[in-house]
Amino acid sequence: MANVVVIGAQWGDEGKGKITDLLSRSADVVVRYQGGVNAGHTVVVKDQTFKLHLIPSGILYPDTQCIIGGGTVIDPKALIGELDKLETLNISTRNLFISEAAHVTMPYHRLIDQAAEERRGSKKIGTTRRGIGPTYADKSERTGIRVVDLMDAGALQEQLEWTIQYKNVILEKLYDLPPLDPQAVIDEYAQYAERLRSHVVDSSLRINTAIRQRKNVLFEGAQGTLLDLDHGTYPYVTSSNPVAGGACIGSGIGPTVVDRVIGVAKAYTTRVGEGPFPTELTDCLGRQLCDRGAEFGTTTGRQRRCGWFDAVIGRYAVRINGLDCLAITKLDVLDAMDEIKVCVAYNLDGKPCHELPGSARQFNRCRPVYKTLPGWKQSTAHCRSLDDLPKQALGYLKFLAELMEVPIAIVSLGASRDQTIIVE
Ligand code: 2SA
Ligand code: MG
Repeated sequence: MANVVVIGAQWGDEGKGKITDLLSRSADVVVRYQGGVNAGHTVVVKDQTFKLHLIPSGILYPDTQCIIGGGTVIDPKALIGELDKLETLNISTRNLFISEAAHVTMPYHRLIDQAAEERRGSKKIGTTRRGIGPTYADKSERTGIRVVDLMDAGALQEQLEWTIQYKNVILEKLYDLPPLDPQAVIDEYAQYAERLRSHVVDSSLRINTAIRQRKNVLFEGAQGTLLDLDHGTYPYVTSSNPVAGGACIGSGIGPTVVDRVIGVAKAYTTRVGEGPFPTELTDCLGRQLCDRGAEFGTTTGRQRRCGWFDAVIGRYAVRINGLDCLAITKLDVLDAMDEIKVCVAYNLDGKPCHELPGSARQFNRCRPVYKTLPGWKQSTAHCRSLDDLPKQALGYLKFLAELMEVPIAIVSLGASRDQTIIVE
């Protein structure tokens, strides 16, 4: 297994939760390296469904160390809620570690995220309204509160007194919202600090120590390549780096320690939030994908937009992440389709286009060029090896692998752990 990075090869919700859960079996350490409670990873074990937001999927294995890395943003209230929930389910959280370098999402971040989205009107991004963008903005502006500050009552008092005064001007003058009471926020967060204190560590040191001891470390990406701040469909992106390179920055490791990068892609495409989506289906086929795939946001409950597989995006994800292989999920969702389309290129302003265009405006004008493949019209949910698959389903997977020039290592045919084909 060695040191593996798992990333989303599309717009998030590719089923990374299930794949990282499977790989966590052989991991000693699982690290979340970016994002915050905007993420939603669903893991099904026996008949129990776990919806995780910040806590790595590895938490379901009692001996696996789970680390929330320095590149993440932490909403302490939401994290404590998640910890409490796991504990009521008798899942131990003693192996959960939180980076002291991670930034803390404060009440004003949530309020500003929500108010800014309202103000943007038709230009809204479709954020999860969890305060993610404003938390990362403060980090870049060097006015953020880090976990290490949260743990230091004196530092917290000093920083928050000043910051909340400043944020209150924004809340009141710009957004017409009531101001926050600085001391009430400071007192609330001091309580969160006590609840989280025993989990706080120097995460880069812990991860690198594990690597030196030849332990297996799994880096679990959240969101997806096309939502990357630098490489996604800007400005319709999240404010962190979900791509494989983000694992280095967000965990404090060097690129030389990564042995393998696995991209997770759905057998079709979904997107939640605004922004270009060339293969989107707004007809009954799109509804069918949404219904069969239960395509609703894990965090916000929003209905996800659905469409055909886009191999231009797939190839882009292979390049940006240096993918070694792919895990294709939710193949079973296509079981009922008469025929299945794959976007092999775009048509942009009358000309063929084989790469992602540079701007969201151009991307919006891209029309998909499809290749149509036959459907298999039978259930694949029970298949446990490639030989069990109908020949059309196998043909579909082969076609995707050829288009993207990477092997498919894992195929998932349902939410539960055993509905999986590991390709030898
Ligand atoms: P934000 O909140 O600032 O990160 O939003 C910016 C964009 O990033 C998208 N985004 C996501 N897309 C897919 N899945 C995500 N996690 C949840 C899930 C989302 C949900 O697993 O379903 O429940 O709605 C996620 N998080 C952020 C977001 O839609 C914006 O397009
Ligand atoms: Mg998700």
